[in-house]
This record gives sequence, structure tokens and C-alpha cells, in this order.
Amino acid sequence: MPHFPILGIDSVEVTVEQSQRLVVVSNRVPPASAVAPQGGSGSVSVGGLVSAVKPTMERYGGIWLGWSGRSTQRRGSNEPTITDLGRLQLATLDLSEDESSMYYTGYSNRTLWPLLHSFPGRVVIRHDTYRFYRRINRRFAEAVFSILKPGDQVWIHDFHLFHVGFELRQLGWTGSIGFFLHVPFPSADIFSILPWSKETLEALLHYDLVGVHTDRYLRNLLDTLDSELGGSLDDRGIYSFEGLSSKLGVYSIGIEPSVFQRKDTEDRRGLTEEISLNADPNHRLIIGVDRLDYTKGIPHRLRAFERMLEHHNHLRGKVTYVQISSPSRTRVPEYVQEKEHVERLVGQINGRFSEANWVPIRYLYRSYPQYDLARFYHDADVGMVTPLRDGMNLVAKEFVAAQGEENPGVLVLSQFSGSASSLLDAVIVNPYDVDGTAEATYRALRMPLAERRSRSKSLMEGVLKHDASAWSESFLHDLGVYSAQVSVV
Ligand code: GDG
Repeated sequence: MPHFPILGIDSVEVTVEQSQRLVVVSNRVPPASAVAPQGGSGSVSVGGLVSAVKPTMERYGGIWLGWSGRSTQRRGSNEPTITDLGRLQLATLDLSEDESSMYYTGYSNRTLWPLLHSFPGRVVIRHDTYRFYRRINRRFAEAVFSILKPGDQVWIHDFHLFHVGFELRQLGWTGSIGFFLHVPFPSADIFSILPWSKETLEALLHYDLVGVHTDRYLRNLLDTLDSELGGSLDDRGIYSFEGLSSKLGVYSIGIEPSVFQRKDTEDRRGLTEEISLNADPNHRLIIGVDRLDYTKGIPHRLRAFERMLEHHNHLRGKVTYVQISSPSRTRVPEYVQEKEHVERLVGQINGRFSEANWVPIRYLYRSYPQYDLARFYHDADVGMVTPLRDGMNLVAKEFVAAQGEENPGVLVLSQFSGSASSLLDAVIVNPYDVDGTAEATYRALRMPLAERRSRSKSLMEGVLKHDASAWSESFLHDLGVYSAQVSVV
């Protein structure tokens, strides 16, 4: 088992047992076939959390617990089913249809997701879904508790499981527990829409360490804690309220660049062949890759592409926009509507501009293996990553990693993604400003080679420095340090 590099600070001595295990808990775990030893980069694993946590688990080993994704007729057992994959064990729970529809579709996806992404108009408040959410958080905690051994480090992921740390403390777990939020933390005004805002914040303070992606989310969280609870922050970043203490910190998530890096000598026309453009080597390609989610701003992006074709006639027949939309949350009504909206728009724009030998938008509603995604990124002249709101957005970093040095493409990036706080050499856009995004995309298509190279080089440095390993190492390091500190506050 791994030994996390834990250093003492402020004269706090921290010793770690060699036998310490990492126990990660997230809503879902990937299928056993997609993780080590035989899985890896060829697999289709759609979703940022799994993309980012998978390399951590492959590296450190340990136990990864989550919902199997199965919905059964009857309530499942609290004993997780263990699949042994050598250094890594997957522990899964089944949920009944009621449980998955109330906890997952209901409270997680229709209340917390829009709230945390600052879409108050889409937030659905229902007391019954919240009760289920709390019950399922308790079930997750009981399942984790049943496999914990003294000295384990527990790392809970994301908004589906806000209360698992609190429940673990109720069950008597005194060891360290960290929590990482993969989505934005909104402003205090937005968060206070939640009738259970105070108990959710108090639940957070049962973790030793709470991590978010950016400084802005941390400021929002602190602001919200101040206005809702009124605790205090010390100069180590430890927030205290009525006997509870938590260290709050910024840990910007990254990717495994080597999975996406492509050599310049590799054929640059893979994507062209895939979509049978074959003809002109000067044909320009724009790519978008997203889970089909209303936060990703796909309709605004389609409108911006349309506007670019309106304003720059000469591009017609010379540029193709490839949108890969991976199916996501297909049982949630808002996602069904978004799919219909996107498909209608694609149809309208293609209907308006298509010619006998050119279709402006290639819309692919499906998932591709990661290897193919990397080829597509590499082949594209412009990567459009324009969410209306996004915790980080790993696609932006994957696009950068796949470019190579000779003839790199240009990243057009939304100012409302967490990635924009570090990928400063991208072409930054406001996705709500359709005209502005259209012009920025046009500029990206025409950007001179020297500028593309210098921007791409500096973006790549950031992606290499802040990769997935740096993220998990710094979080786990701090979890070791601060779990010792907060227990003596
Ligand atoms: C959440 C936060 C945060 C997409 N299509 C395919 C595919 N993907 C992969 C991408 C990427 C991942 O899914 C999507 O990650 P994002 O970060 O862009 O977005 P979310 O899923 O919303 O992730 C986000 C993230 O958690 C991590 O903290 O960055 O802000 O919302 O890795 O490559 N993968 C494959 N085929 C596809 O068709 N194999």
C-alpha cells in the first residue's frame, strides 16, 4: 500500500503507517474493465470526475466505493460488493429505482447541479428528494464505515455526497476525511436558495479538508459560510464554527497529459477521414466535445458558429464544426429538452447553409474511446470549450495536451470555466456574447503560426505542471497535515 508524502508544518509532527489505505468515495465508479491493470487510456469513460480520479486510483491503489449504476426493484444491501483488481478494489452499492430517481435524478441533478452552477431558474426544490438524498448519504457512509480500518485516509468526492463525512462522524469514525467539490461553488445569494443551506454547510465542516478548483469558488464558499453560519477563519485557512473546524483550500484539477499527447509526425487528418471530408487539406476544422449538458453552452456555441458563417461568407464550404456530444443523465427532463434543443438548432443551421458537397456541422451524439478523442483534438484547428459555467473543464486541458509543437490549434475558452483561471493564453470568450464568440473564433481560425505556437507552448507548460498527479498529491498531502491540525484546534 502507498505511503503518502506527509510533511509536518507549524511544528505538527505527523507520522503515517505504511499500511495506510486510500478510500475514495464518489457517486459512481467506472466499470472494472475500464481501470487498471488492463484498462486505461483506450476506454470510454465519460465524465470529468472519473477521468480525474481514475489516474489517482491507478497510481495509489486502495478502495474506490460508489454506486454500481444499477437500479434494482428492491432496496439493495448496505454491504458493498467488492471486485478485487489487485492493488485497487472497487466496492459498489446498488440503489433501488426509487432511490436512484430521488437521490440522483432528483436532488443531485435537479436541485444541487443547477444551484451550484448558478442556474436558479432551473432549481427544483422538493423535500422528498432531499430526504432520500440524506438517506442515501447515510447508506454510503455505512458502507464505507463497514470497510474502514484505523489509519485509512477517506476522500469523498462531489456534491452527491456532501453529508457522507457528517454521517461517518455520527458512526464514530475519527480518522481523516477529505472532500473535493468538482463543480463551482456559487455566490452566497444563490446558495441561500437552498432551504437546507445551513445544514449542508455544517456538514462540510465535518471534513478535515475541503477542496475546490479555484480562488473564486473558495471566496464564494467563505462568503457563504460567513453569511449563513458566521464562524471564523484563522491564518492557516482553517474555518471554525461551534466546535467544528475544517481547512479550506484550492486544488486545481488536471489531466494525465501523456494520455492525450500526440506526435507531430502522426497523421493529422484522422478526424477528416473519420467524417469523410477527404478533399481539401486546407479545410478547417473546429471541434467541441462535451457531455450533453445545459451548463456546457452548446446552443450558444452553435449560434456563434452560425453567426461566423453569416458574417464571413468566404468560410462557407471551407470550415466544418464537429460537435461530439456524449449522452448524459438521459432520464433527467432538462437533459431531454436540451438534447431536443441542440438537435433542432443543428438541423436549422445545416438546413440553412449546407451545399451539395458540404455540411457545416457534424453532430455526433455518441461517445468515443479516449484514444480517438485525442486524435480528434490533434486534428482540429480550433477547440471550442465554451460552457456557461463549469467547475474546471478537463476537455480544455486535453485539447491543449493533444496539439503538438509544429502546427498547434487554438483553444477558444469560456471565461466562466474554472480552466480560464489558469489557461490564460487561450482566446477567452464570454459565451453569452454570441457575436463576440463568433469573432473570437474567426480570429482563432486566422491566427498566425508564430502566435499559435507561443500560446500553445505556454498553455502546455501549465497543463504539464498542474496535472492529475499534482492535484491528488497536493490534496492528499494537505489532508494528512490538516487532519492532524484540525483535531487539535
Ligand atoms: C466535472 C465538472 C470538472 C467526454 N466525451 C467523451 C469523453 N469525455 C470526457 C472528456 C473529459 C470528461 O469526459 C469531461 O470532463 P469535464 O471536466 O469537461 O466535465 P464534467 O464531466 O462536467 O466534469 C468539471 C470535472 O468534473 C473534474 O473535476 O472539470 O467542471 O463539471 O475527460 O474527455 N471521454 C471519452 N469519450 C467521449 O466521448 N472517452
